[in-house]
Amino acid sequence: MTVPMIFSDEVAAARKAGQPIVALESTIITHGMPFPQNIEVARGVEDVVRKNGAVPATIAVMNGTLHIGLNSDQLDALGQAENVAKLSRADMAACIATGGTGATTVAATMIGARMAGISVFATGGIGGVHRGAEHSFDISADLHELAQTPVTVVAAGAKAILDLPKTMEVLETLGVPVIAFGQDYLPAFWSATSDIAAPLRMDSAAQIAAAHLMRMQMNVPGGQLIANPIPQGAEIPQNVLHPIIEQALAEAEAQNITAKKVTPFLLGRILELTDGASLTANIALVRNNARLAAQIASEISSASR
Ligand code: PSU
Repeated sequence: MTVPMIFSDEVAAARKAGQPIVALESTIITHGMPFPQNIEVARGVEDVVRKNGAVPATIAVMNGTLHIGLNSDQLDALGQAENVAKLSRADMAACIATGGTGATTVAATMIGARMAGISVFATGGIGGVHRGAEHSFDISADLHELAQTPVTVVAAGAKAILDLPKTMEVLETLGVPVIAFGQDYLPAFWSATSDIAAPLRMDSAAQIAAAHLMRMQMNVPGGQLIANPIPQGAEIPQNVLHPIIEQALAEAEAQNITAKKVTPFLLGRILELTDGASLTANIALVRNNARLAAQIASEISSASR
């Protein structure tokens, strides 16, 4: 039995030619941003990857097939589809086996990328330890995936709706390298910095590529998390966001929102409470991550030749 997996024409050609490829997730399209900006952003992010010398591979499960790279019609369909499943490590195989359709989270996109031989993946922010996890036990499967699957993930840190210190503790326990790009402190998604010192710092795509290849060479399982700060002009300062995040969290609790619904609910409420500013910032940081991911993929590709 083989996994039904299809490469887009663009990705198939890139594989043949040995060009660098960057994986992109699809949950950000279906659950992270509203229509129609979600589709515009997805296309824009793919273009950023191309302009920076790599080929984009947006990953999703459609009608029981794992797609590595979506064509324009498929992207449109996914961006408008309703009630799409949000797939993680636990449910991805079941979705494929039963002919389902689902968007891939960070964890599921890493699995797809590994199967397709793609080393680098760009997203907005990874999932992590939710606030109140000492009661709810809500910890994203993204963290465990980073510990197991050899993909370098470029994100603007963990989303600031999470408990960042606890997220860092879990990543440390799991042995995931967390590398801040170009600064000593970790970024906090919509804000360029936080007061949490970064465990590692690197200043070039070449260093990040070398660390990725060394980990593979040493046969240490797992990937790397690159924490790439949002461009300064695009950030929302922490003091502005803090009360808004608190309000959104209180509403989620009052309405008993749990499990997979928490992150999309919070992102949606923060979008409303910031009058759209959080979405503008989210778009800027994803594009910035796509740029760095393309550079890392290019470095890995030239170093592996
Ligand atoms: N980055 C964004 N917006 C998103 C996500 C990432 O800018 O919506 C998605 C990713 O797919 C990530 C998921 O895996 O949010 C985390 O969900 P949870 O907290 O339920 O694990």
